[in-house]
Amino acid sequence: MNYPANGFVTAYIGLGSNLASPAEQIITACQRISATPDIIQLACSSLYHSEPMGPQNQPDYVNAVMAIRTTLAPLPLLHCLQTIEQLHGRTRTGERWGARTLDLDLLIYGEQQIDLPELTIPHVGIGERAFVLLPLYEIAPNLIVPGYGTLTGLLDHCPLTNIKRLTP
Ligand code: A4P
Ligand code: MG
Repeated sequence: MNYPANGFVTAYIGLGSNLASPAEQIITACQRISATPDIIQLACSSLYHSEPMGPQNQPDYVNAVMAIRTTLAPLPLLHCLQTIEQLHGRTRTGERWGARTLDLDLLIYGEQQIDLPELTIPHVGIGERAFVLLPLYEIAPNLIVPGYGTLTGLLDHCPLTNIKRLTP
């Protein structure tokens, strides 16, 4: 794994929530991420509403994507995001893809591809999730997803039904 020596790396974070006022959870989480030392916010997408992927007996989701510049290495950045999830009362029930107050996924970290037990970059499933690809496209339309190709190419093959942009 390469670490940013002196420079900043551009990374993308996926935010999702379907419990306890999801839109507010996402907005507050964006503010918390931006206020984190060693992180500079570049952009934050609109909020998007979508039906749950996975178990259907849970509320609909609100999602967004943030672009940041950071001097944090990938694992410390993941741990920062997990700390913020805890501040939002995230509890892990053990159910895969179950309801959550806040989920922060590290989607992309520079041009790196990482495969560790604790961290896979780009995030697994990035290519099949409209609730990730559409907000990403809004803030970084020319993005190349390492190992996957162009964002527009991924969007061409992803069903975009059941997702709605909420805010400009
Ligand atoms: N982990 C590995 N790589 C990463 C990464 N790039 N970013 C590990 C973040 N975490 C990563 O995550 C489980 C473990 O993944 C962590 O311990 C971390 O070390 P988790 O947040 O505890 O559990 P999870 O989120 O339930 O699991 P998973 O598989 O990450 O689920 P996803 O992929 O996040 O999907 N439907 C809609 N419409 N919108 C959603 O946002 N989200 C999910 C969860 C399901 N359905 C959804 C949505
Ligand atoms: Mg997750």
